[in-house]
Amino acid sequence: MERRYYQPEIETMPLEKLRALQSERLVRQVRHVYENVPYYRAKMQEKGVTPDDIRGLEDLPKLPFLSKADLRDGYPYGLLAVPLSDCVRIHSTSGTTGKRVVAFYTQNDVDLWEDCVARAIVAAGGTRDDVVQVCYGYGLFTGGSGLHGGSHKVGCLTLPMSSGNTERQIQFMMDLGSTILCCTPSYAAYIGESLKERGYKPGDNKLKAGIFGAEPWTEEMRRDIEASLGIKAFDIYGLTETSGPGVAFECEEQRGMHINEDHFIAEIIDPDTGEVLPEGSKGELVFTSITKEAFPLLRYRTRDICVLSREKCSCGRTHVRMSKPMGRSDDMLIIRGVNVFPSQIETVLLNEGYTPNYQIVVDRVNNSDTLDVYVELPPEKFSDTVREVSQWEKSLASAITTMLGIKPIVHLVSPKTITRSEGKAVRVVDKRKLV
Ligand code: DLL
Repeated sequence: MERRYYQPEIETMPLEKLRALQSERLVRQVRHVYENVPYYRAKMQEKGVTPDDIRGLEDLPKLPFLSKADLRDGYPYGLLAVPLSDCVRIHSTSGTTGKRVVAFYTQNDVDLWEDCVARAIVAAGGTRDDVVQVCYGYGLFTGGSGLHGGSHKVGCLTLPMSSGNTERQIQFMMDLGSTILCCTPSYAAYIGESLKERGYKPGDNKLKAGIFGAEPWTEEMRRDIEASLGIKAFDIYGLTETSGPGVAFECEEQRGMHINEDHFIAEIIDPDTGEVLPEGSKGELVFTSITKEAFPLLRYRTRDICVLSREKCSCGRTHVRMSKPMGRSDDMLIIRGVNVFPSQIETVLLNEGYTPNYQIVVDRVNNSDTLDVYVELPPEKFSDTVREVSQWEKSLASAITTMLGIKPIVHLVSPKTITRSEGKAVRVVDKRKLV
């Protein structure tokens, strides 16, 4: 019989019991960070809060918020809450100024993270008989190892493919009969197209489900992917700072992602005022991780805008559901699954001797993101030959690739041709219709 839950007693826990569990864990977590992380202690002292003030969930709003800037301030060890010798892993995400955010994990942290991902895999219909093809990137990015660990926990045969090399992905998918595909939705769409180009029909593969996330995707895209691969496509959400994928996942209802509330307390706030908004309001998602040992976050501002719903779900899970993220309250773009801040591109341009007159154009063509960077030639370079210009374009593209990890197309244009703005410069034109 198909197993519907990985940890049924937790996933279907009555709300009252869940709240009590969250309260108890929150109290313990606040004490843990206060005692072990001077940075937190100082932040709490600044707000006049001590661990004694936090007696349960209702006291959460008393705590200060934490942002990506705090994590960058504390780079690399400033927010570590256990001795480094207790840590077994790091993962990392890119930051605005080239300074990365580094997240640390104890063995227990890895274990609980993998449980969260295992819940997502089982919710997508996964059992020990499945063959899970993981084509999220492996490495500092959390996607590969996260899905990999979850797949092991469920007992699936795990194909650690990492991203790219579509030819090989297809060969293994066909030869080993992959049944669950894990990657970014844009890569799933690309694999679907590539299969079609090779003459395969949706029924020719053994896939039954896909677990896709790490970037925004629409319901239309879901339908396209489901049709091209002949699968049911499930959304999965997470961020490096809170562990990685599996903070929230979709069940068979496909109506929002259940947040693993035994590990994360979710709040929705007004991004401008910080005020906590009532259930059902659209606002910025804030997480408090209540079980993390090495790198706990209290009231971490994700910058993702979404809505929470406690409406009863037919799958039987009681954990709150978050909508697909509907945008961000900062300027971060997610291009081909990679987090990109416009300021990173600006830094490269300035380092390479260009002016900050540029425009970034992002689009989605055939379900794949494109990144074009238009940059003005400095006047002294203007009179040079086409061949030289094309060489500069290539060299600038390669410097940007080094910074971001994804390749742009650079267009050097004549001086003074990029529209000057009288107010805020429009640096980014995002033509993708993601919400
Ligand atoms: O993207 C972790 C992940 C890996 C999630 C694999 C799902 C699958 P980061 O690179 O730190 O971590 O990026 C986190 O990506 O704040 C969201 O803005 C965005 N994001 C993640 N999942 C989704 C999703 C991973 N399902 C940032 N839909 C988050 C929309 C998503 N946006």
